[in-house]
Amino acid sequence: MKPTVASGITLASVFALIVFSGLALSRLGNAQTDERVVKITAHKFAYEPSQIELKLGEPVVLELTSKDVLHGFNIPDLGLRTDVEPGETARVRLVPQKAGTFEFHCDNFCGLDHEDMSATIIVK
Ligand SMILES: [Cu+2]
Repeated sequence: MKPTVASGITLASVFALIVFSGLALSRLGNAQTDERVVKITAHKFAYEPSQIELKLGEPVVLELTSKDVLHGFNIPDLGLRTDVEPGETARVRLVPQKAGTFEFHCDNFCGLDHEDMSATIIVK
């Protein structure tokens, strides 16, 4: 009887460990292995790359970093936005649902040519 109980507990612990480490990983918000990651760098007063091509229905994680000051990332057409702070990686997960060209722009004032800071996402 005892060995059975003991191994039952061990299995339960191992199971719990797997479940909780899985939760911890998803909490970090890191890209899953099946998701495409697109890195975008923001700096005064542009994004690199300035044109990003995505596939309709393909899950993607946009990883945004800033080379200088606080910028923003805003795609009004898709209802997505995030701050892009220097020294941090902002992640935006999306699954493109419609084809077309979508402009995104900086929505945190970052200097003289802030108004011109934009780029495009093309969904095919
Ligand atoms: Cu900016």
